[in-house]
Amino acid sequence: MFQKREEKDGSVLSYFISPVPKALLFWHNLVSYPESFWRACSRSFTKRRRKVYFTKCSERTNVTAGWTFITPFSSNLKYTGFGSQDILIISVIFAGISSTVGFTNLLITRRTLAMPGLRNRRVLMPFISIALFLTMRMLAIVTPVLGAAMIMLFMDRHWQTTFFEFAYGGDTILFQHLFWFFGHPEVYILIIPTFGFINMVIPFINTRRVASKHHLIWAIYVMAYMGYLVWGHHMYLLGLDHRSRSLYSTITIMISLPATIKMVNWTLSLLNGALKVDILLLFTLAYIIVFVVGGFTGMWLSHVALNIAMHDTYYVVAHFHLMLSGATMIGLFTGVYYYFAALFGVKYSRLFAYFHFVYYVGGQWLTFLPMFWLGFSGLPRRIHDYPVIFMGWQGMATTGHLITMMGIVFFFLMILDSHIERKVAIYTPLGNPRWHKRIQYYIFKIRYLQLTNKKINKLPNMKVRQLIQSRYFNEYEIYNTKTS
Ligand SMILES: [Cu+2]
Repeated sequence: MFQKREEKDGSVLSYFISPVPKALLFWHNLVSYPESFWRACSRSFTKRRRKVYFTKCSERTNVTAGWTFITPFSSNLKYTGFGSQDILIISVIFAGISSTVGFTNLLITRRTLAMPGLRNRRVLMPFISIALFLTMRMLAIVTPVLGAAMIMLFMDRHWQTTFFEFAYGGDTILFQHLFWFFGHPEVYILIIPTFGFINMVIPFINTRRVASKHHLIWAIYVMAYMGYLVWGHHMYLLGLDHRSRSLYSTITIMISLPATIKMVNWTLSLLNGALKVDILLLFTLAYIIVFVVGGFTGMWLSHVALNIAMHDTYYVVAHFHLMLSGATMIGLFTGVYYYFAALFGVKYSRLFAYFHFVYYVGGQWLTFLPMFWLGFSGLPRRIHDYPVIFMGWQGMATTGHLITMMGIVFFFLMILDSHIERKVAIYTPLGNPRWHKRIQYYIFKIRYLQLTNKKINKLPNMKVRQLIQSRYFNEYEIYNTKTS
C-alpha cells in the first residue's frame, strides 16, 4: 500500500535524485500517510527488508532444536547445519566437565578432610552446608547423564551413529528422557542452596530458632530424591502411555508435601519471634510468597489434563521463571545480604538495598503475572510475534522486565555505595549460630562475675569474703574492689 501510493504521486524519482535529505522526505510520507509510521521506521528500504527476512529465517533454521535440543532437529545435520548447534553441544560438555571437577573437589574434601564423626544430617552442620552438600551429590548423579546424552548427540551428527534416529532402530524420544532426567533435578540443584540460605537467615532476623529444623533438613532430602522420579512431567504430550503419565503426575504432586512443610515451618518460625525489620526480612518474606505462588502454579501444571491445555504456553514460562528468576534469585540475594559483611567487610547500603528490593521484586511480579493471563488465553511460548490483542499484557511484562533490570542496576549500585560510605559492620554473621551464642554467653558470664564480686566485696569481714571467693571462683574470676 505504501509503495503503490508513492508511485501514484510520482515521487519515487525525486526520492533518489533530489538534494533534499531523505529524512525530510520521510517526513513528507509520514504526514501524508500517518498510518504507515511504523512501516517508515522499519521498512524504509525494500532491499533492507528482504535482508532482514533472510537473516531471521536462516537463524531460525539453526535454532529449530531450541534450548532443549529437540532430537530429530538437533541430532541430524540436515535440520541444523554444522555450526551453532555443534558449538552448543560442545559447550554443554565443557560445562559438564567443569561442574564435575567442582563437585568432585568439594565432595572429596568433605569426605576426607571433615572432622571425625561428622555426619550429614547432624544438626551442628549449618543449613547451607547441608544444602550445598546435597546439591553436589545431585550434580554427581545427573551431570554424567547429560554429558552422555550430549556425546551421543554429537556422534549422531558427525560419526554416523543412530542412537536417536528412528529409521535405523534408534529412539527419538530417548534423548528427551535423558535430558529431562538431568533437567528436573537441575532446577532443584539451583533452588536447594537458597533453602539453605533462608533456613540460616530466618533464625537470624527472628532471634528465635527455626521451627523443627530436622523436618526442614528431611524436607530438602525428600525433595532431592523424589526429584529424580518426575522427569516425565516435561513430556506429557509426546506419547507416553497414560499409566506413566499418572505416575509422574502423582509423584510430582507428592513433592509439594515437603515443600509445604518448609513453607509452614518458615511461616511458623516468623510468627513467634522478635522480628528485626530489615532488608533481610523483606527478602525472606518475598521469597516465601514468590515460592508459594510459583509452587501453586506448578501444581496446576503437574496435573496431566490441565497440562495438555497449558503445555507450551506462556503459563509454563511464567511458572518456571517465577521459581527461578523470582524465588531462586531472591533467595540468592538474601544470602548475599546475610553474608555481606563477611564478604566485603562493610555493612550494605540500606537505601540502595531497599531500592534493589522494591525494583527487583516488583519487576518480577509485573513481568510474570501478565504472563499467566497470556498463558490462560492460549498464547504459545517460543514465538517472536503475537496477535495485537495481547499487546497490553505483553507491554506490562516488558515494563516489568525493564524494572527488574533497574533492580539489578540498584544491586550493583548498592555494592558501590556500601564501599563508598564504609559503614562499620557491627556483626559478621559467619553462618554459625553457635558463634553468636558463645559470645553472648561470655558477655553474660563477665557481667555475672562483676555483679557477684561487687556484692561479695560489700561484706564487712575480709576472711568471709576470701572464703566465699575461693569457694566459688577461681583466681582469675575474683575482682577485688576493696583492699582491706
Ligand atoms: Cu520438572
